[in-house]
Amino acid sequence: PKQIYLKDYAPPAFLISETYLDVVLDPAETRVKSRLSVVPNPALKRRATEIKLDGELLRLLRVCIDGVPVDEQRLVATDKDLTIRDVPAKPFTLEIETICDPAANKALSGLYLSRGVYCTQCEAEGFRRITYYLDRPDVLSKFRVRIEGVKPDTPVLLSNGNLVQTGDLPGKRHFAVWEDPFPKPSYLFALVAGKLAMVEDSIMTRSGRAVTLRIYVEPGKEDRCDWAMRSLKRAMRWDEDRFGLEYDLDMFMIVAVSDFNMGAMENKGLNVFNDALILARPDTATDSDYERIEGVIAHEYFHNWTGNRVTCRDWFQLCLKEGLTVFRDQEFTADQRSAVVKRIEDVRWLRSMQFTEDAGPLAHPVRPSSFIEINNFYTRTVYNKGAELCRMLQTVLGRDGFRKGLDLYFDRHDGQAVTVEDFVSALGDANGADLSAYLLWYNQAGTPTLDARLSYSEGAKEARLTLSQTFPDLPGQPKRKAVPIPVKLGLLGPNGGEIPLEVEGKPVDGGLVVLSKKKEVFTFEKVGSRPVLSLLRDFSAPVNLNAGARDKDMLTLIRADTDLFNRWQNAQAFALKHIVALASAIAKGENARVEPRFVAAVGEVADDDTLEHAYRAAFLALPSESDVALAIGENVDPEAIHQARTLLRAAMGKSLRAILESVYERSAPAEPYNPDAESAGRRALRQSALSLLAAGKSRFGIARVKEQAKTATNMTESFGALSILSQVGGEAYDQALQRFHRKWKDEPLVINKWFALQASSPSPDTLARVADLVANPLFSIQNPNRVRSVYGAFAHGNQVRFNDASGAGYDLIANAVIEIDGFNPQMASRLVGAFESWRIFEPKRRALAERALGRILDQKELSPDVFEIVSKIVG
Ligand code: BAL
Ligand code: ZN
Repeated sequence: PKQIYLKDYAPPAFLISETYLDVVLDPAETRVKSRLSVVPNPALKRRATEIKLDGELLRLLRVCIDGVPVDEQRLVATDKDLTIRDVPAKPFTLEIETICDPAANKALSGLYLSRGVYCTQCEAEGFRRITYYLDRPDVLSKFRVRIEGVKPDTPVLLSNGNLVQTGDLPGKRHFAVWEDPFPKPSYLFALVAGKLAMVEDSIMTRSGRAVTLRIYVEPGKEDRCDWAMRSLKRAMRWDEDRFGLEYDLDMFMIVAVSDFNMGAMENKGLNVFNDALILARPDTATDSDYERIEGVIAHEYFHNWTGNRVTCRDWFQLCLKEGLTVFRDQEFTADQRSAVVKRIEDVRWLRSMQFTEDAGPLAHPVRPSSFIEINNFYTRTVYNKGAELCRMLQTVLGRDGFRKGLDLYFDRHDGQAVTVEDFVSALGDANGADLSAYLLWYNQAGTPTLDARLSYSEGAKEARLTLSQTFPDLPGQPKRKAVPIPVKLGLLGPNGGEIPLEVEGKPVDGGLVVLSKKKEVFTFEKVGSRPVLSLLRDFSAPVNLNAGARDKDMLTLIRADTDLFNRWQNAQAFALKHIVALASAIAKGENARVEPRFVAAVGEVADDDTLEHAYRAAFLALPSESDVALAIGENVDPEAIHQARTLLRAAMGKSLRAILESVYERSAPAEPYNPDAESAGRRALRQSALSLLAAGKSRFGIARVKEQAKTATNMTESFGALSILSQVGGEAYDQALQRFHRKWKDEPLVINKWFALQASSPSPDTLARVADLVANPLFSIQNPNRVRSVYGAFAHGNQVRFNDASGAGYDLIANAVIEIDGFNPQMASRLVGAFESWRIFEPKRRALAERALGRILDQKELSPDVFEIVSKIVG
């Protein structure tokens, strides 16, 4: 397969000012007639004499230019494109007629059928599976779309923009015509048709546009759309208030489908969603589901400006829309819920998922410089590190400065396809700042390590902070340059009070210093006594922090930092260091002793009713087993890590028994169930308390869990109890699993949880259980949500069993990857990414993983998607 390079970008030889599509739906033979107004690109001096259109899996029937059929000699079709020779040197009309087969499309890219509903997924390069086209984001066109279908099968016919015409046709057929006034790239095209129920609401934008809001779902699921609709309305209002951005069409539609590779897709005016991210009812969805729905609804809606109105010049610029939009949805959730808890959730995820990617064989810059398959670059780095870079720029410019920068970005670039440089320039120009050094963050892979050393001079009353940065060695990555690192910090006095920061006689604004070289010293004046350093508050830059702090100081920070985020950050750092030490002792057969001061400090936070419940719950969650593995970094023994973490949890459950029981009793949320942040936080804290109590074998805890598993009336508590029982095991667990299955077997989204829980169990029988699960009649390997809930949960969320010493976990996933790659390469390549950390394990496991990966590479018909990932992982 061919590598594509950013440096080879060339503007398109032709533009398409208008696109008319006439789509006649049929399961196996959908006929698409396109009429394209093609214009030679006026920005280019040389006129091209041929046009090359992208197209895959299409049956070509006819091509006409300016109404005249093009004869065969002028056409060259391959399995990837169609070249038409001797095209006019002036604007011309190109008509193409093709056939595609939605029923056979199991890759879920292009036009496909999902449980009888026609739907499309065109990002990144799916449109070329619908018709021949210049399928690239810098070709923006105005679309008019006519859809025709059999009325009883497809009573609902949807596309982007405004509905301009409908009508009945002979033979129980009908049609609809949609027109989108905004020029857009083909990846934002969408078409949906089928038997769908609809829930409608409306909103008035702040300038007075009445917008109809519609959510389309499978009939019978209308009662599960309320939260999604409320979230949408809140997101629309928030974007007006925070960024001054208003919706621009008279209708905004969302469709939920059950077979979808991604979470959702931001097609102009017609978002298509994985139904797991729309449907919610208290008895079927957990608090986390509610929060995710709120966040993803907002994310897709926010794309209307960051992505749709201003789009990417090429796919290397993907972070331009994704990083920025993730940042925007994070800010939205922070405002809707608790800012500090949201920041903790995001940092926890970033450290565990993105840092792992950035430290392994799949590391790439936020803006990659080459790829084989763009679908492989919808990554944690592009999305989440990309979001961190936006956050860092906001930290440097301040909220108002960042807003001014975005205003200028939209003023300059509305309706254009642009680059990361355009974005950074707009932010800088609006603030009279040169931000070009921050481009390094976009262009270099790897997580920098920030080293910090604080020394104190009693005589001079000065605290000297030496900050320096290094990059890890990464195979295939060039030597990296120092990046600007904004560091938010504080100095705490002997009583935990904040010492005002002063450098060279001036106060340090917002406690922010920027390390702009490899090494720098910051001297803080008028510091009365030896301070404790609170560093990288808010996680002001995505770095590995090496502060070399003493245990005593860390415990002080856990108890008394005025910055809540940093109390948590220090508790995590302490826990991580501690579990690493415990695992090392266990591996060597030495005595593993739990640190009582740490347990006591965490207990105090859990018990503190002045703090939010959700915050206390976050505090009780230890770093994951894979976080510990990443911290160890080599010769990892996953069994020892599992035992170490289990040991610490059990000790916490035992020592904190009285506190946890009391916290459980006094944190009950008000009835009836409400998914709001306050009630969800109470449930989360009770869940954490119960889970630790069960780990400590508390009779109180186990009795409550069993009771809750039987009587809970909402999914959060019902599934929460089942999850805790899975740690306890035994008959109570098996019975609860069966009850859960009986009750929910006809609810696919709930049954996904049942699958995922069993696949993520560290119990040694999980390998056998997974084999049973995929043989279960409720399992379908063609449904991405099911694959994620079994194979995904196992490979990505069960470190100890995926890396089982037998190698059976590797074989299981390798076999699944090979099978899935035969029909859905995107899904297969996501799954195989679970092998990314194979080199950090001990030699026997490494050898087994390498063998499994080799077996995948040996397949004759490997997709470019899987080839790219596996060949990088193997190195
Ligand atoms: N653009 C793909 C789905 C998303 O990130 O919104
Ligand atoms: Zn997105």
